[in-house]
Formats: sequence, structure tokens, C-alpha cells
Amino acid sequence: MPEETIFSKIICKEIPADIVYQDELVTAFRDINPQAPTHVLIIPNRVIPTVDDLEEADEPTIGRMVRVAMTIARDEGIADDGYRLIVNCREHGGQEVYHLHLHLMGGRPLGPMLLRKDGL
Ligand code: DGP
Repeated sequence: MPEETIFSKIICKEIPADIVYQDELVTAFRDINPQAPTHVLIIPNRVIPTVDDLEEADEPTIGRMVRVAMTIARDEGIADDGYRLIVNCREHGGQEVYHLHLHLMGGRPLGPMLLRKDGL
């Protein structure tokens, strides 16, 4: 069983967060350090440390995460202009919290996907 995370405490409301959606599979809340006018994290209620830990049985959960992101984007009024969904995985992916999360960002043009470095 993976360890509880800071996000587990948000799910059970042990620590405060601006929760915008919650159901039996997923929770969505505003990022504490927003990088765009809308920046919401969508997470599974069960701790899955990284996207690399997904199992076949998690397919309904990952599907729900994407559908919830889509619905929140519509509710926030950013869907027509477009938005970005990001999942960071482990060290090179820049993952800080080892509880799988989908970043939903939008509300302004987000620019190129990555800052390019010499030699890629
Ligand atoms: P990542 O680098 O992909 O692991 O992103 C982690 C994100 O989680 C980062 O954008 C900041 C956010 N975050 C970390 N701790 C908290 C918290 O306690 N509350 C909220 N709302 N967001 C948090």
C-alpha cells in the first residue's frame, strides 16, 4: 500500500484546499502555486504514486480524471480558447508530490510546451 501523501490529507479535508470537485474516484482542487489563471490538480482518491504505477484496474480512474478536467475547463470558461493537461513523472519529469496528479492549466496563451535547451 503506498504511503499517504499531503494530497491524501486534502482529500479527507485534514488540511484545507480549494476543492472544486470530488466524487468516489477523484478529487480536484486549485494548485497552491498557480502557474496560470486556472490551475487545478485532479488526483485519484487512492494513492497512486506516479503515472508509471498505473494498473489496468485504474483505467476507470484515469478516464474519470481526464473527463473531470474537461468538465472543469468548461465550467471555468477556458475550454473554447483551449488549455493544457500535464502529468509530471518522477525526477526528470519534475514531479514533486508522489501522488498522481493531472495539472489543468489555462486562461491565457501558455506558450511553447517546453523551454528548449541546447541539444534538446
Ligand atoms: P508536480 O511538480 O507535478 O509534482 O506538482 C505538484 C503541485 O502541487 C505544485 O504545482 C504545487 C502543488 N501543491 C503542493 N502542495 C500543495 C498543497 O498543499 N496544496 C495545494 N493546493 N497544492 C499543492
